[in-house]
Amino acid sequence: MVMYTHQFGPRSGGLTVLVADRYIYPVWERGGALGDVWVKAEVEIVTNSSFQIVIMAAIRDFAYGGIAVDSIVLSPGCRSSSANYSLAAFPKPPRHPCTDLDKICDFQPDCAEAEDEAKCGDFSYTGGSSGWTDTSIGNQGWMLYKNLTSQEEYLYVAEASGQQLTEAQTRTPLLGPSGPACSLSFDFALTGSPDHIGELSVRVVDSLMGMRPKLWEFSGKTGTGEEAWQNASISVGARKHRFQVSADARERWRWIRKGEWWSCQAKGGW
Ligand SMILES: [Ca+2]
Repeated sequence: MVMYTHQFGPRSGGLTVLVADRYIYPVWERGGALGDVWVKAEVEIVTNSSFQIVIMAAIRDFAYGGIAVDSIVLSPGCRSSSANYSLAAFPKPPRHPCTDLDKICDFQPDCAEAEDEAKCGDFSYTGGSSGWTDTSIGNQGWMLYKNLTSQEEYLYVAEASGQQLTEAQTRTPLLGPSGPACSLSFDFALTGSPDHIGELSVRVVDSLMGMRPKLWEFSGKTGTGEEAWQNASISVGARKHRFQVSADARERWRWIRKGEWWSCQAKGGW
């Protein structure tokens, strides 16, 4: 299925496509605000029973913006089914967060087993790698590579279905506020074709002031194979307001693997 989505402004929460055959399960999702543009999405549906498509969106409690979907086209092989159909049971909703929303990802454990800090983009937590949301609108996007055997995980840039020639962009959830010792450490690698020079940069997106200047950038190549991985450490510093960390890349960057970590203290910490 191909469709175009408009996810604009602070009111835009997230959009997901689910397939309902015997169960209902998500097959595509895109979070947050992408700007005032229509972005192409390609949704792959693989099932051997008749199915329905469910599109679900969430909006936030803000005055402007919203979510729209247009120009939905199914691939030519799709046929409508005359089978009797009863809607599969909906999956269980996510559990209620164990603490206030502004205490999630504030570098301060508030829940049992620090559950509120576990999906904040820090790969040293089991669910940390799932804390990054791809917000790319162009022909490149960030994906999560996961090898269950070797336990290796990293984010990498791959082709995406958007048509704009923009950078691949991925973001953490809202983090902080942070103390002065807040830093970010990660491994990165570029293993592209010899003619291509890639770029990778990291910046903070402040919840009040918006996009801040680049904190760090790298341009070029890092080598081949295992030796391509290099380490970087960036000072994020004290941030009064909640913020997101954003990673932008051109070309085939692989970035951040297991071992990437935050070292941040809550505001009022050291
Ligand atoms: Ca917390």
